[in-house]
This record gives sequence, C-alpha cells and structure tokens, in this order.
Amino acid sequence: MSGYKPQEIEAKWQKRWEEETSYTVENDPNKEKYYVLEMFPYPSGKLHMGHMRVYSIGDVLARFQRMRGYNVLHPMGWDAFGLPAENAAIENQTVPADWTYSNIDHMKKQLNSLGTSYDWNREVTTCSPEYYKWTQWMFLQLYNNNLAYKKKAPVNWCPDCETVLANEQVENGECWRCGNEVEEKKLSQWFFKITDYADRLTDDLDQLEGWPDRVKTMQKNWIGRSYGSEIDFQVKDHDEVIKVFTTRPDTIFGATYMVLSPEHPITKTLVDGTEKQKEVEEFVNKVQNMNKESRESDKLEKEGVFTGKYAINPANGREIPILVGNYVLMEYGTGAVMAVPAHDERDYEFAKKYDLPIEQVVKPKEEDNNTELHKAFTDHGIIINSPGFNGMTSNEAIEEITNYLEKLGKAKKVTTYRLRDWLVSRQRYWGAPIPMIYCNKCGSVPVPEKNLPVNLPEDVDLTEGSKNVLENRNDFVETTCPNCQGTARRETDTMDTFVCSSWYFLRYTSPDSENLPFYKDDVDYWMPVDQYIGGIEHAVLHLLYARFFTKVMYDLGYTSVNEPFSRLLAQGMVNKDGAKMSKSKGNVVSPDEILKTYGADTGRLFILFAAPPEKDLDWNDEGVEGCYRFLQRVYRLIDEHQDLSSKKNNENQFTKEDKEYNIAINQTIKKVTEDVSQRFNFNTAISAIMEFVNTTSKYQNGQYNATLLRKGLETLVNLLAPFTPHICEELWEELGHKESVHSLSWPSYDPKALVSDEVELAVQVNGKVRDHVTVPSDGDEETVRQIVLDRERVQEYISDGEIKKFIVVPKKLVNIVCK
Ligand code: ANZ
Ligand code: ZN
Repeated sequence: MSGYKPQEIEAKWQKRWEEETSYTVENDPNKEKYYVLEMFPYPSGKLHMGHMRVYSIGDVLARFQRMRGYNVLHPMGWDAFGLPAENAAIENQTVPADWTYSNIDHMKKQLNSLGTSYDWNREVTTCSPEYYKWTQWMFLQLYNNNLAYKKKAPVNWCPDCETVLANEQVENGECWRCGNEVEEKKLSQWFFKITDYADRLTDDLDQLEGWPDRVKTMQKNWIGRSYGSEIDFQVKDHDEVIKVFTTRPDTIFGATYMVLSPEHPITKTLVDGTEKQKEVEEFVNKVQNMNKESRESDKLEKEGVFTGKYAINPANGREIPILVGNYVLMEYGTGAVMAVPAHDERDYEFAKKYDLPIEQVVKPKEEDNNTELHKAFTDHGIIINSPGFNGMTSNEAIEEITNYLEKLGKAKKVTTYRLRDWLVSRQRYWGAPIPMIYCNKCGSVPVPEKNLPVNLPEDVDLTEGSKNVLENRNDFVETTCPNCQGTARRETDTMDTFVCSSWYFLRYTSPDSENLPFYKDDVDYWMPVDQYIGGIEHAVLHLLYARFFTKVMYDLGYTSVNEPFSRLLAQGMVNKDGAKMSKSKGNVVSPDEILKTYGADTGRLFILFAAPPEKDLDWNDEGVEGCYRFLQRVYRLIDEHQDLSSKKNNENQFTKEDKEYNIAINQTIKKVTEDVSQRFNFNTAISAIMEFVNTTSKYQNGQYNATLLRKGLETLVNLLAPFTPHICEELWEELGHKESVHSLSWPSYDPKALVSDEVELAVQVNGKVRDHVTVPSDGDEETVRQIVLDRERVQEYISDGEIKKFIVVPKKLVNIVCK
C-alpha cells in the first residue's frame, strides 16, 4: 500500500457507480421517500465554486438520507435556454444548440467528477423538444384557463439594430452592441395572470415552516398586499370624480391637496384647453422620459405642477388643489393620492418644496400636548382636528371613517397588490416558442395539443440580422390555421426561461411520461421536494413562479400538492480574500484546479467544513491543505489496520481505555447524526469526526481491543461517507467489505453507552487535594464515602482526626474537613 492517491481512487469509484447505476431510483410505496433537489444550472460552460458548493451540500444530504433508509430522489438537469447562448453563438460562429449541448456534455463530466450521486436517468434539458413540448403544453393549460393573455407592454428597442433588447442588454440607457440610445416601444406581448394567485401565494407562505423567514418576507413584500380604501374626490366644477387609494383613511382631514400620476387619464382632461395645458404637458413629457428605476427610487427628487383645478375633500367639504407629481405611479392603487403631508414622508417633502399647507390630524399616543411637527409623523396614534372622530385611535378611525364615507357612497374597502402579471414574451430566438397561431379570419388560435411541440429550428444564422431570427424564417412562421385551414402565421415570441424552470422539478418525478408532462402517481409519490437548495438570488422570481405553477397544476387536478418545496436552504456565497470570487477581481479558484491537485473528496470536505451551508464561505488555501492532510491521515490509520479482522478480543473484558473509546464512538455517531439531520451543521459534524480520528489514533497506540478498534474504524468510514464518498468507498473495501459503503444503514448509537459509568473525583482533606478516586457515576453518598475512606492515602492525611464534615460535589470532588 502506497499512500492516498485521490485521483486514482476517485476515477475508480465513479466508474463503478456508473456501471452499477448505483443511484437510480424507482417509486417504492413501501419505502418512505426523500426528494432532495438543488437548483439546476445554466450550462454556461464550466462549473464554478458556487456550483461546487451547492452540489456538495445536496449530495451530502442525498447520501445521508439514503443511508438512513429513505428512497432518495436526487436528480439533475439543465436550465438550457436563454440569452448567453445567443451571444456565445455569434462570438464563436456556432449555433446556440451546439454551444449549449457541448457545454452540457462538459459540465456533466465535471459534476460526475465531484462524486455526486444523481439519477441521470431523470436528466431534463429544457431546450430539448421532449421537454419544451411540455412547457408549451403548460402555456396552453394557462391559456385555456384564462391565465394567459396578450396585451401591449413596453420593451427596450434599439432603433439602429432594429431589435428588442433584454434588460441586461441595456447599459446606461444604451444598446450594448451599437451604443445607440435605447427607446421604449410598445409591443403586444403575452402575460400570465399570476395576480389571480396573489392571495394564495401570500397566505400559503405561513405553511412553509422549513423556509427561511427572510425569503418569506421578500416574497410577501414582492407581492405587496395592502389593505386600504378607495375614496372618491369630486372635482370642483367638473363631472369628474377622482378615486384615490389610501391605507390611511384616518388621516383624511389632513388631506390638503391631491396628486395625480402624470399618466393618469384625467390629467389631460383637467387641463385641456386651459392656460395650464402647456405647462402640465411639458411636465408629463419630462417625467415619462425618465427610466422606471429612478421613478421608483426612494431618492427621487419630488416634483410636480398645479393643474389649476380643485377637488372636494369628501370628509369636510374643503377645496384642495390638484397637482400632477412624479412620485405617484400609475401602476399602483388608482394612480392618484390624497396627500397628507403631516403624516406621509413623500407628501411632506413635496409640501415643503411647494409651500402647501400641512395640517396635523394624528398625534402620538404618549404626548398630551401637540408638539410642532418637523417631519411627517407616520405612526398610528390618536385622531385630532377631525370633527366627529377626535380621540379615536388610528385603527378605530380607519374603520369609522371608511364606514361613514361608504354610507355616502364615496368609499369602499379594497385590497391592492404590488405584484403585476408575469410578462412571459421574449422577442428572442433561443427559448421555447409560444404555441399560438394568428389567422386573419379566426384571430389568435392555440396550437392543438396533438401538434406539440412547435419545434424551434436549430440551424440558424444569428449573424444574418439582429432581429429575432424566427421572424425571418418562413419555414417557421408560415403555417395553416388549425381552425379554418387557411394560411396563418406563428407567434415568433419565445417564453421567458423562468417558465421552463417553473415546473422542471415535476418532470424529474416522471421523466419518461409520454402523454402528459408527468403522471399523477409519480408526482404524488415524490412531491413535494423535501429539501430544495439554491441561491438567495432566486428568493423572489423563480421561487414565486414555481409556486404559482404548482398551484395551477393543483387546481387543474394534475397534482395533489399545493406547495412545491417543503424546506428551502439558501446557501451562502463563496468568497476569497473577503470578496466574492469573480473574474473581474481575479480571485477565482476553479473546481478543476482543486480536483487536479487534491481530488474531489478534499474539495467537498473543505467546502462543507469551512462554514455552515447558509453562511458565506471564505476560500482559504491552508484550509484546503488541512483537509487534504486529514484525509491522508484517515487513509493511513485504516491502512495500518487492514488486518484487524484476523484479531479478536472479547468485548466483555473492556479496560478503562476500551470503555472510554466505546463512549467516544457512540457520542460521535450521536453528534454527527443530529448535526446533519436537524441543523445541516455539516461543519460541526465534520469537526466531531476529526476529533474522533484523534481519539482513535491515541487509542490504537495503546493496548487496544481489536474488535473495538475495528468497530471504531468502520464507524469512522460510515460517518464520513456522505462527505467524502470516494475515499470511504475505498477504505470500506480495504476493511474487507464487498458492498458499497453508501448502501449501508447509517450507524446507530447506544444511548446507554454515551456516558461513562464511572467518574473520577478529587479528594480534598482540609482544603488540599490529597488523592483521586474512581467511583460509580450513579453511586450514592454512602458508597462514595466507603470507597474514599478505604483509601490508604486518605487515611494517612486524616490519621486520628475526627471527621467533622464529608461533602460530595457530584462528578467533581469530595471535601473532608477534620480536626
Ligand atoms: C394617504 C396617506 C396618509 C397615505 C398617510 C399614507 C400615509 P402601501 O402601504 O405601500 O400600499 N399611494 C397610493 N397610491 C400610490 C401611487 N400610485 N403612487 C405613489 N403612492 C401611492 O402605500 C399606500 C399609500 O401609498 C397610500 O396611502 C398613498 O398614500 C400612497 F399618513 O394615502 B396614503
Ligand atoms: Zn383561421
């Protein structure tokens, strides 16, 4: 035997696992299932450390749960559509399909070289026709159930390249390719009605106990449900009524002016033909030219103009000026606000700037006297200056004022959301074609299910024109209407890649189903995913869309689960020298490098040992080196004792050392089991194993019991197996076993063997330690006293003295006081 050779060992076992298809699974109603899923990668070409981290975490869990007796589903696939493939294809003079598939090939090899235990029979590739056929089927399900519709929406348009640009292709308002200024253009595009699910997507978050609170909060905020009232303000000397949305009807007596969004249709009506028309129109144009981001920013410099008109405050009949302001958005509420500068920060800032009246109507609960306002008081409090409602709390007044106005027909309770419908149209080539056909006679006609998939041509020349090439492909565009058989055109928009990733976890459960995207028996057996692992950057979009799709499938009767992911782990980043690993910082360590120098087991061990999964991890070369030395040590330790099976000792003749070692074995099993299963504390589990290796080294240097030492070494290999799968497989074989270490049952511990049945006590005589005794740990005071007083050394110090006190401090010491 000649030392630890990771590369040899790893290749040997990876080959064996593949040949023996060790990790394929079938539904087995007699076994409890466990579905562990890591977010699938975009096949960019190469695995990076972030990938290595998330796939190592997932693999530990998969291997651990298999050993614990679960039927484990651990699949992998490729999120393979998307813009980078188009860019790379242009750059490398290839086509997106070839680029993508060759990347997949390479990355699959890399994943296997990490020792990951995937069931590759279930692999999904979102750009393959067998997969996107069902993505298109999903689109049709949504369309047929009034959850997909078309409407005009703005896109980024480069007039020079004559192309639509994705947001990532717009850099500081300019086209990434030609540098020309990007315009906004309105195109008719497809939307999914996710807003229909806004309430359920919010409320059901409460069921997800296995999700981090911060992710749930991010989703809640993204959906942004808010309960409030819509209140009618009559325009003075006009027929028009302006509806405002407010969450604070209790402040209505303090509404001293009103602000309209520049896009509000009434803005134009109010000023048409008046002397204010020009000024207002100029202002509106100016605001509309601002980009969306700065419009919605907290730091927006608030600006507005007076329309020359007044509205009547329905609470007190007071006439208040109507302004147009850049901080009111048309997409939220009603696009108009009653401005209460005393109690709203934005209104306060605006009122100060334009010298509009500020009137306080809520005071803090604690203060009796009104102190002057120096900024908006935005909390709830006690109502003042509001005849009929004074003295009420804000909550009471919200209720009472709304009821009062409701009776007058001027208010109603409403719920609004920040969430908008999901725009799924992309004017791009490399995506799943939207399965719709346009006929001059019949209008929009969905592609019949039996004609799916609508194939995406793969032989394209993207350098030809910069437009979406599908538009130029007559063989794609020209078709016949499924309804009237007349000539018709296909939709050339493709779907947002988030659509593809909204249901892939369902396909894994049923990869070969042919008549449906998945069979109900399969999904119902495997779903929900027991543990989902991925980056926090997906806290909102992907995770929200996947929840939406799952609910739609549930409502249509295709699955019995209402939420896709029971538990979610958001893994931290991989940093080096305190900064995120990135090409631009030049601090990248590639998984390939680590594999070449140290092997996958060392890389995995370091990643899992250096930080708990959800915390950021600092890459550290010495740390990697340390993990490598640890594995070498484990290797040697077992290598030296290969022949233990020939030696046998009787377990009943345990010495003190044997007993202690046995306790260490049981304690380590307990600690590792609990750390991995309850808390994902892989790092502390590994350090317990490292400690156990120290204990084992010491033990084997002495007069060891061969049977017990063998048990210790086997336990070590078992506990380490999920973390460093190859070396453990190798060592298990060396210990004389034929079966795979990964097919064993996870070791169990004996609860009675966790603590020693004896303790050592120090014995003090008149304050000085004179002796040490070993006593049974459950011995009562009388037993301890007998043992202590039997000791010669103790007798010497007591000599003839009379024992005045005999105090036992359990597990620590005995204190004897005598004359
Ligand atoms: C009067 C008022 C008084 C308000 C007060 C707040 C405090 P959330 O809670 O986020 O839903 N608002 C309504 N529509 C708006 C729009 N289109 N653009 C900008 N602001 C808008 O916010 C609701 C509050 O945001 C509403 O309640 C309204 O201001 C403002 F002491 O009405 B409030
Ligand atoms: Zn037709």
